[in-house]
Amino acid sequence: MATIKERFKAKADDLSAEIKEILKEHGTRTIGEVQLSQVYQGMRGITGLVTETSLLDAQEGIRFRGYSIPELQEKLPKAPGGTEPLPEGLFYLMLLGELPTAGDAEEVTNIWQRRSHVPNHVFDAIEALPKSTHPMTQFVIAIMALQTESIFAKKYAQGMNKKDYWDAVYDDSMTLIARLPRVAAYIYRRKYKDEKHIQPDGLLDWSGNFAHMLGFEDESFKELMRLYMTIHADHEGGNVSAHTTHLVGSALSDPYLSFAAGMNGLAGPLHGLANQEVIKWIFDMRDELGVELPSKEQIEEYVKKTLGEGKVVPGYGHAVLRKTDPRFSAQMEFGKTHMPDDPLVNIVWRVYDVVPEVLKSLGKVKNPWPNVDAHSGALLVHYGLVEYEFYTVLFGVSRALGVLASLCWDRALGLPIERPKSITTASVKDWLEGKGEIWGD
Ligand code: CMX
Repeated sequence: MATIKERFKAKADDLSAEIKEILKEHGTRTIGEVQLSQVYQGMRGITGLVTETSLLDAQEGIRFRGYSIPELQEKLPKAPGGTEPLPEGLFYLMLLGELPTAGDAEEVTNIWQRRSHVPNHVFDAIEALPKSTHPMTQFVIAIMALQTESIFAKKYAQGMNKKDYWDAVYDDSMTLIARLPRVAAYIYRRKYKDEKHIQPDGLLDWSGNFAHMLGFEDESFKELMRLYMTIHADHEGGNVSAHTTHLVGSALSDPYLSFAAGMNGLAGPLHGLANQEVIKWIFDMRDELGVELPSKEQIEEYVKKTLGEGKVVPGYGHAVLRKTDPRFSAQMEFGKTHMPDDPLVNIVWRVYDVVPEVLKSLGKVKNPWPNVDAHSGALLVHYGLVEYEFYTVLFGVSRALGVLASLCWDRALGLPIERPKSITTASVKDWLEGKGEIWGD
């Protein structure tokens, strides 16, 4: 039986040959036209990337290799007695494009268990930081400290044939993914739990072990982690964390450098940090109103106040989606099953009843519906994971699955260094006056 690595190589060879043929035959065909407004406004809607692992539809939401989240919940292998998918299975699906058997998912678990030992100097690097350092900053520094282990960097320095890049990127990616839960849990326990660290359990799956090292033994919390790690893993290629990882990787920076760069992007409040902002916003609302479960009228007033102060309503809106995010809906379903009466979860549902109409009334918000970050914090608080500054680290551990599977594909397909053209406003004005072209070499 071929290893996962060998199966990946065979798939990559097939797709490389197919892409070569497609480009030979259709390489000069155009995909859409670019408007000046798109160039100035965040490149929205410009197709310029290939990401094999997932595809986002504005109405339907994310599909991983063609499978929606409810389909993944049905078809991916589960932990014994569990109902949520194992993210190991999702990683296998994103990497190989095939649904895994239970044995395939177990093989991924075993590989990650074997590679999970974190060298001591990584903990020393974390310890060198003030405890007050934001967990995402600690996380990025820990990833950078892990970079000393990069096989890609070592082999490149020795003089690696470009045909072998994918092999070293695969090994680095698997090792990095294997080590992230231990690093993240260490940051959590150091900052919030008096440095009382918990040793890994070599018999648990990746998410179950992560929950254990964080200090949560409740089986339904472990199920939440499996769901959480699955739904946050990938959102096609153009979002800031995925695009940054891909971009930095295109310079042949190794997977540690590339992923750390992506995580710096995830740490922005318009992207992954929104998950901490949502719960902070709800806590502030509760404090200001002095009630546990604000009424819809009170929430509406608070939303208007937020907007009046020139702030965004965190957890709402999206650059691509135009409907409620299915990642929000999956978490809502989890809440209905496991904690239907939880007051904080009920606030999230009330906010959902109120915010879209208010945002629509502004007339400028393209998507008034909730995204993934609107729900996640309330589920975590229910189990006692209340330290919201840590939430984006959880998102980051999950995001590693998608962006690193994609990085394996980038190198296996031999994608080149990324270098789009930029322009100046002076050149735009000249072009508008018919004085010259704004494109060119
Ligand atoms: N609250 C208030 N205003 C909002 C808004 C929100 N939730 N979402 C969009 N808008 C505003 C924009 O700020 C923009 O205003 P200006 O024209 O005054 O600058 C206008 O509506 C148009 O923006 P858009 O085209 O609808 O949205 P963008 O594609 O530019 O931005 C996003 C998308 C996610 C950054 C934006 O909706 C936002 O800031 N949301 C809140 C933060 C958030 O939840 N981010 C997490 C996204 C998911 C993730 O990556 O994890």
